[in-house]
Amino acid sequence: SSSTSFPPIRKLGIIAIGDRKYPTDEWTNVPKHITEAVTRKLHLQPDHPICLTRKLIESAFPLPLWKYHNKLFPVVTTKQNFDSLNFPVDHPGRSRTDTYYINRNTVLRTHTSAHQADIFHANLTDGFLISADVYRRDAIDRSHYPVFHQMEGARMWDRKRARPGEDLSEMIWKDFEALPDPGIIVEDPNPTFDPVRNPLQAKHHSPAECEAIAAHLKRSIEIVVATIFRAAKEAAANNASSSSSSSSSDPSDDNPSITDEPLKVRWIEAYFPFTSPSWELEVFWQGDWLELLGCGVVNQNIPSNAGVPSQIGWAFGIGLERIAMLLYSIPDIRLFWSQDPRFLSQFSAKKPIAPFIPFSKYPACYKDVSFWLPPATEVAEGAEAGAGAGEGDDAAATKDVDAAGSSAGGMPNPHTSSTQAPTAFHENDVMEIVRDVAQDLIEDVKLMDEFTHPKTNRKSMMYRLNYRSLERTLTNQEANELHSKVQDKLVEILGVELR
Ligand code: FA5
Ligand code: MG
Repeated sequence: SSSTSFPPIRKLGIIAIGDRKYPTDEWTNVPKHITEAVTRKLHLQPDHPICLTRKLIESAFPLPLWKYHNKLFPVVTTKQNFDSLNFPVDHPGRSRTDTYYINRNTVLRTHTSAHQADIFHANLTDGFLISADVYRRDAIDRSHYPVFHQMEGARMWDRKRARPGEDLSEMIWKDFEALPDPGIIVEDPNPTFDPVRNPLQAKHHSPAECEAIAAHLKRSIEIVVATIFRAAKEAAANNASSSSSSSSSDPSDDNPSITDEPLKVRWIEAYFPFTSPSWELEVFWQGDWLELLGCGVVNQNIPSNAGVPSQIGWAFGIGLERIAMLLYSIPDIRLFWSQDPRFLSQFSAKKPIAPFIPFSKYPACYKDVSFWLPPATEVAEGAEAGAGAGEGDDAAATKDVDAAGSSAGGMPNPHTSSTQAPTAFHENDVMEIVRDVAQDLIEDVKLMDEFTHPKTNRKSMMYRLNYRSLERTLTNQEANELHSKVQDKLVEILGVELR
C-alpha cells in the first residue's frame, strides 16, 4: 500500500509501526520516538557494533546444529510476550508503566523470549538463536535505554530419542563432553537446584536430567564469555600497538577496558516464570557486578503448550548492548544510536577489533526539578525501588512475582482496569517524559530526595537531570529550554505541582 514505512504515519485511532498499522485504544502508550526506532535494526546494520557483537556470539553456536532468527517483527501479542511464558495476570511487567502497548492486546516485545513458544512449535532444529530489538520503559542512565537488543538462545533434546525406560541425561552429558573447554573460571557457589530458592521441575525432569541440562547450559554460556573476553583482549592489544597516544593509556581515562583486570564472573540464582531452576551471569566491571544475562531450564509447559511435549532443554537471554560495551569499551548506551561518523567509522567487520576511542567529552549540565504529587497519589512500590537509576534492577519484564505481589497496590491491571485514571505515581512516567522532550540529550536522571509532608500527607520528589550531548557542547540556554519543557509536561501529564 504505502511506498514508505518511515516515518510512521499517525492518524487518530491508528498507529503505524514499520509498514503495519494497528488500531489504538486506551492502552496505547508508545511515543513517536519509540515507533521510529523500529526501523533502525542495529543488529542487522553491517559494521555496527551491535551487529558485530551478534555475529561474535553466533560464532559460539555453529551451524547446522543451530539456527539463527534475526528478522522477527517487534510487535507481538500479550499472549506471546506474557501468557505463553507463564506471567501471572498481575505481574508488574505487564503494566503500562513498564511496557509499551500498541493497544490492549498488542505490545512492543519486552524480550526475545516472546518468540520462544512459536519457535518451539516450528520445531526446526535442536538449537536456535533469536536476535532482536526489544522495548521497555525503564530508568535513564548510561547502561539503560528504552530500546535495546537481546539474543535468545535455546537448546532442546527430544525424549523420543532415549531408549525406553531411560532418561536423557546420558545423551546430554555426551553433548556436554563434545563442547570445547572455555578455559575460564566462573564462581558458582550454589547447588544446581534448591527446593525453595530454585526448584527442580520434579514432574518433568529427573534430578540427573536437570544436572545435565544445567551443566550443558553453563558450559555453553561460559564459551560465549570466553569468546568475548578473547576478542576484548585482542582489541586491547591492537589499541596498545596502533596508537600510543590513545586516551586508553591515560590513567584518568574514563573509558577503562574489561581486560585491565583479571576476569571475574559468577553465577547467581535467579527467578523467571518461564525457567526453573534459573540463573543470572554477572561480570565484575568498573567496580561493580554487571548483569549480562538470564537463563535456566525451560519450564516444561512452554514446549508442552507449543505442541512439542517430548522436548526438554535450556534457554538464555542476553543483552547485546551490555556485551558490546564490554567488548569495545563503549561508555554510554546512547552511542549505539549515534549516526555520527566519528562513532560509526570506528567499527568494521574488515578491521581488527579495537576499543572505541571517545571523541572529547562534552560538559554535563545538571538541572533539578522538585514537585508535589497530586493529593492522594500512591507511589507504586518498586517504582521507587529502582530510583537512583541503574541500581541493578533489570527485571522490568521478569520481576520476581513474589516481590512484585506486594507492589500490586497501585499498578493498573491490564485485565481488570479499563480506565486511564492515574492511580499511582511511577518513576518510569518521569523517565518517559524526559526522554520524549530531551531525546538523546539526556544522560541520566536520579531521584535525589523524597519526603511526605507530616500534616498534608502529600509526597514531594526531587530529581536531578543531567543534560549532555555525546556529539557537541549544549548551551545553557538549550538546557534551560529543555528543562522548562520537561517541567511543563510533568505538570500537564502527571498533574504534579512544581515547588
Ligand atoms: C529477560 O529479559 C529474560 N527474557 C531472559 C531469559 C531468557 C531468562 C530465557 C531465562 C530464559 P532480563 O529482564 O533480566 O531477562 O533481561 C535480560 C538481559 O537484558 C539483562 O541481563 C541485561 O543484559 C539486558 N537488559 C535488561 N534491561 C536492559 C536495558 N534497559 N538496557 C540494556 N540492557 C538491558
Ligand atoms: Mg534481569
